[in-house]
Amino acid sequence: QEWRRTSGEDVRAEKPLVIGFSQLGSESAWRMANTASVREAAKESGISLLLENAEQSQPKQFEAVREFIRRKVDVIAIAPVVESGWSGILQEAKLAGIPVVILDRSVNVEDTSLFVTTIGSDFYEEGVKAGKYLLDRMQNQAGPIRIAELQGTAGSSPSIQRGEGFRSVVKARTDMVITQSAPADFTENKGKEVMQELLQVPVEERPQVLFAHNDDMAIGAIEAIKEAGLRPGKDIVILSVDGSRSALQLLNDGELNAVVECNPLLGPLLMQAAKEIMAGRSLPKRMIPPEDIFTQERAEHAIQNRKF
Ligand code: GYE
Repeated sequence: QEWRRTSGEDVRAEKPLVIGFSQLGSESAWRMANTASVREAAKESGISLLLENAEQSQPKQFEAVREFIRRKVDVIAIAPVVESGWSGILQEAKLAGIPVVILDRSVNVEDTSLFVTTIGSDFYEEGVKAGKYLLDRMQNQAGPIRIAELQGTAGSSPSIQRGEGFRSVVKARTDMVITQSAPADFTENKGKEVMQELLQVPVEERPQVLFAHNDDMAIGAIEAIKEAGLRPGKDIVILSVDGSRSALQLLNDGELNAVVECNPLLGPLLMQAAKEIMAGRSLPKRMIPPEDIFTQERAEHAIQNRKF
């Protein structure tokens, strides 16, 4: 009996760490790769993962977090669909004594002690990269240059910050104007649908540039552009963000002009962070994976190394 109890305790001591992860949805190739990365990394590091897909609903994310609190997970990870409205639920996690890691997108809360760290890309910088590419590309082209923008999910940090970063650069030329801007939810279908609408303008108002906040929307838009009898990548210069294989293929085919990299493979960083937290070590408040931009010259080579 003595022996049994001791052995039981040993087993408990080795109990795997449990992470509850509230994933925001499955809207894009990036998101699928992100989910897969978290699943694989958990498996590899022997961490047990509870994953809930919120299908773009913040209330569903709140439910998931409450469920994780009820189940007394060790760490809660959240990929937040929008950036506002998180204080209350983060407070609940704090009261329960469960540390929270924000993954991918960021939250906008006054009290930053409500989460341990944010692991994710610098979206503002991604917008800046797209803008800089465009300025270079258009340096010998006289204005006016009309830009259409397909935004991601309204209120999401990547959409807000990519838009701001892009504008901060493009404003250097007063004859370069964002004449059209509309959200298309980061999905291919919406990208196509909204682009069709944006092309319903007189020829002299048509955009010469499209900045899509992700690849999926750019891919949908490319279809709409072709159906309108225009040549994507030529009649309309197209920029997007992420760097999925399909986008890099279109880049290589000349239908996309530049793709800013955004790295979805955050699983290993999340598992590492969870272990550090449980070991009582402190973490930097922000962890950003290094990222680049893909151009047509580099597309062929890049495709081979791209994981999603
Ligand atoms: O760019 C987009 C996805 O939050 C960085 O969300 C992520 C974005 C990504 O749907 O494709």
